Amino acid sequence: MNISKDEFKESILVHLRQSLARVPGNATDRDWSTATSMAVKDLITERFINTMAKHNEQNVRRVHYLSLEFLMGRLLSNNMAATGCVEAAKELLNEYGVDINNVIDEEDDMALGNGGLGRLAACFLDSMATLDLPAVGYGIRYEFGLFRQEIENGHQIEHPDSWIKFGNPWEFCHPEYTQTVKLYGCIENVFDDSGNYKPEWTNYKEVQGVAYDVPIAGYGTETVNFLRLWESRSTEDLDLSAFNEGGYIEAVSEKIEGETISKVLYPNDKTVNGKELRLCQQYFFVACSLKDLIRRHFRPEGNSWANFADKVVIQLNDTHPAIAVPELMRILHDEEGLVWNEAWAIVNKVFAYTNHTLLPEALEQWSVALMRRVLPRHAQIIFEINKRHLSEVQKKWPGDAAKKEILSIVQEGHNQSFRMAHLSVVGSFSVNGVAALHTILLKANLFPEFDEFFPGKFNNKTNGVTPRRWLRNCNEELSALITSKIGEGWVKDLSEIRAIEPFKEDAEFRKDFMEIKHRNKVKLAAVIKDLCDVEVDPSAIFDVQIKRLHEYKRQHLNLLHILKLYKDLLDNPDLDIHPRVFIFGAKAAPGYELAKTIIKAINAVGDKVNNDERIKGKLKVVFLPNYRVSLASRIIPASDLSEQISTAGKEASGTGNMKLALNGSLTIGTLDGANVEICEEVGEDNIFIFGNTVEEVEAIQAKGYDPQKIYEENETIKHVVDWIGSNYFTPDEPGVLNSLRDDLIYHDSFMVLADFEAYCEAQEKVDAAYRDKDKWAKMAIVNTAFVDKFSSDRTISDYNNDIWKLEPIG
Ligand code: 26W
Repeated sequence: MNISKDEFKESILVHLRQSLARVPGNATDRDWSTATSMAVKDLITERFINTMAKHNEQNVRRVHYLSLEFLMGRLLSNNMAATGCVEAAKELLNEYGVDINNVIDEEDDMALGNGGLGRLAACFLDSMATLDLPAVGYGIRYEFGLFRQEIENGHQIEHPDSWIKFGNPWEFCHPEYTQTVKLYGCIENVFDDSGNYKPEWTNYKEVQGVAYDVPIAGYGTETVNFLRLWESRSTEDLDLSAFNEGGYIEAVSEKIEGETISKVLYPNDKTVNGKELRLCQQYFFVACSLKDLIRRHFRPEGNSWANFADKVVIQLNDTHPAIAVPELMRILHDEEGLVWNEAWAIVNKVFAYTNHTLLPEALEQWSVALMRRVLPRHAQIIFEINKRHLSEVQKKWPGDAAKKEILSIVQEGHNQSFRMAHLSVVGSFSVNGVAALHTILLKANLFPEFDEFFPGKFNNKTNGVTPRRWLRNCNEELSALITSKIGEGWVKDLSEIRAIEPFKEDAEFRKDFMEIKHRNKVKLAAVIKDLCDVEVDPSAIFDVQIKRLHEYKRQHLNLLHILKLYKDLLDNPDLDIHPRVFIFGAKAAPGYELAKTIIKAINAVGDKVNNDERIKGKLKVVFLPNYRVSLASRIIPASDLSEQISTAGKEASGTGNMKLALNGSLTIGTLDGANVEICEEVGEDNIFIFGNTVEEVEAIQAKGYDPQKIYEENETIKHVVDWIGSNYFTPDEPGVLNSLRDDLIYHDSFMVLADFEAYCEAQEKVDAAYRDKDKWAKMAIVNTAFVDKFSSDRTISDYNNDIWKLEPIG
């Protein structure tokens, strides 16, 4: 803190009184939360001003992280920790009989993201600030973040998430940085006096972007960066001419149209291809951000286009902001008058692209027809980029039409479309995958010709998570134990946490470690009681699968295993298994029917199992509603077992796997994504690996995968799959789970049945290992000690050393 403890405490009271017109006698927990946030924000603001002054004076090189999603979660407890004022806040609140935990719980999650990709962006912002790197995040200030999920009669119901309804104490609105963006219209082919093509964009619509900044405080450093989010507004309050002609309603609805762009986050993390509003969102935030960073570049004297690429690097978080490539070409060529090759040389030095998925349906394509309507000039520019790109291809592989087709940005056919991944690869100087295996598959399967065409462009940056949020702040007791043994250096340099590994031989330490886990489980049990009205025993194994609901993530494999255990127990009520609580948290995309059916199935099985006295409480199945960052911070410290069971080759990385391992949870997982590297770090003896490998999956598919055969030949599988379709679990909604049963028998696109037996065997090993308390404790400690590689500080250092090349500004 750069003010005294007493001054800070006083500041909370001043904000309560002067910003909120409250006194301690009538303040609600929410008031205390807002007042405390404002006082903390004041601390951050001082540093923010200093950081910006330093960056500007030194005319630093900066990275600009463009992302359609930032899943920030709550900010208060992180910001208190970053500025070192937790104790002071606790004291002040205590003096007024207020529990700081209730105050923290009042904050709405900033849920401007779907899942892994958005949360990664948030962890990266934390690491960039903590490592003193000059960085700006750019995104959209959605009025409605990811929907709030309720479970009604076992079904997912979506409600709007109006997180800013009552204001956001963390942001600064900057109307002076408002940008105007054009959409729609047409292009006039105009030539200047020298005969140069000077296209003119006419008949366009305009929309404005207003900047809102959220300061991002580094942990234990003076650096404060910012996340700049754009909110869309219509350009004029009302179209007055329409108003005068009696078109009041039309005038207002035009205004509403302009404001629609930043209304809501698309709740889908697989496909939103073809949705016009989504394309408008992408262009809106990209255009605002580019104009803004160009404005900022030209502010210090002496800067010009000549040194633009020395000062600016832009990281594209997946292809969602890929329209930035033709947009920067348009600015440089059409507006600034650079010749094509000069403009392209700059573009190609500025952009770097991160790929987050291999799933073909998640690779964005925009129909040429739609692009021409919404962004007519960009459509032309992409064609021009492609023409020049293909002429280079022609030079390397003369006359090879097949190569050209594969490498083209344009997908020909009845619905001609732009492949945004190809545009991103061509437009960027670096393309990275997010885990070692993912990058291998990216090069070998998705982009082999590109890898050959652009040798050295592809690289790996294994994901990471911030140890501040995902250990220091979510698991205070474990953090304190670790710090008591090795000091607190690990919070900023996670490699230091390796020093706790020898303590696994210390019986006292093991006891402390596992008692903390137990207390975290007691706390989670209370949350489960509160949210699900189910009693669970904290001495049971807490078996956790928390992530978006997707077939490839295979929550239904987990469910089949639960059904097998249930059946085994009904056959033999004395069966000796350690009691288990299966804990799920997952949102399904609202239009993803099978995913929603899986949620219903989990809840239906839970209802039966939890109330079946015959099994003597040995199994419990709970589905925690509305999984989000703040709920993750409560589940993760209480987990014993981490389910990472995607079909090999499908999960690009995973980051929940890292958070859980860091908190001493053992992984049961396939050799997929970052699980492979977690296994390398903790060692095969400290993880439960099962199932078909990527090569085996490919081999099975090559032969022709036949789930029906497995179903018919394996009695257990047949039993549990038929059970799902039998209405035993859903007597009030007959047939509601049939689609799941049929999918498993006739499609099973993600090979659940092929991995079922191996999974059950691995689960038996888990059961056996858990009974040996000492052994389990040692394994858990090794996990916490040896996953330091998965700190996002390491990831960001790698990005910086290999791609961004920024100077830390201390
Ligand atoms: C076009 C719609 C759409 C939206 C989001 C398609 C794809 C996405 C993302 C790629 C989904 C996502 O979050 N991917 C996850 O990214 C994480 C961070 O790198 C990885 O850890 C996950 O494995 C990957 O699924």
